[in-house]
Amino acid sequence: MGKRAKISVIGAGNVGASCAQRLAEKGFSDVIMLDIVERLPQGKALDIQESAPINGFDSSITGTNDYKDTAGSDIVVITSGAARKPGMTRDDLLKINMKITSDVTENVVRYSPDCIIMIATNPVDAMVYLALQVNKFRRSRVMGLSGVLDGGRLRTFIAEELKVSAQNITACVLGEHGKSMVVIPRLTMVNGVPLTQLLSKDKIDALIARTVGGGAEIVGLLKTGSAFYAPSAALASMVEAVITDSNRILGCGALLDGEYGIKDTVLDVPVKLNRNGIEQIIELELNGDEKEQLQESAKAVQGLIEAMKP
Ligand code: LAC
Repeated sequence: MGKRAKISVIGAGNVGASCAQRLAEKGFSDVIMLDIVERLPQGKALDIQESAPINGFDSSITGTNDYKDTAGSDIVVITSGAARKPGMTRDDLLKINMKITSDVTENVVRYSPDCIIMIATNPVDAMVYLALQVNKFRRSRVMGLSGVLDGGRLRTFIAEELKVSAQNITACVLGEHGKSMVVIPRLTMVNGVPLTQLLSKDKIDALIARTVGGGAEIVGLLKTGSAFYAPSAALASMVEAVITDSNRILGCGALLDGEYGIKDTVLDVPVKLNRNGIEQIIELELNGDEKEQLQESAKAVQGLIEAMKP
């Protein structure tokens, strides 16, 4: 009999705990949830475990404060770090979260040298870059949460506008998970029809603006933290794509090495995911204006990478 995959989620805050819950409910893995706060991950894990007989899943979920318990994980999802408060940008979190991300990555790699790492901690593109520096993993094994989430927001807004199922919509969102995010309307499709044929430019621009500000919109409403239901759903779908060896193409933050004419920078691009992690970076054919926008986005992330240097 095979054994279930082992997924560790670092951080038992809103994103971490929702992600652990979604993964447990999917049933294909056993889940370890780690936090530095004592008793918190144990309490949340026990609560989720007690939902198993009700919701009908067999995954085990364990809370811990000890990285030893994460040993031999197939995938580690990193959610630790400070979240935004109203008025803050993701970039304001850089200095606080870089120390946390590098410590967490070191601990993760000590016990799971062969894992695939997925990062949600913001500013996420810079944090993926940093983790790759710390763990020296191949770039296929470290990715960031971005396109699935931002695409999910755009799909939601388009679905509302056109009154069609969001499931019929595929979104093309590239670049930074931040202000310089690049949405490509002509490659955003409603059942195969480009968005540009369905909505006016003004309408599309408004939907793009709402998508770029999507995280901030939630922060503004919640006041005490940032989004977690959609982010955790995005993370769980990335985990599932890898663990089920699906070859699904999803938008994730990946280190570029010449793709799109960009090097040594992490940006959201469509990637093919399977048990190897990022099996392939998909290079879309962009026009001049789109390429320029992506270059601008690369510059924004490079600025953050520069700012992390001692
Ligand atoms: C957001 C955070 C996860 O976009 O960056 O809500």
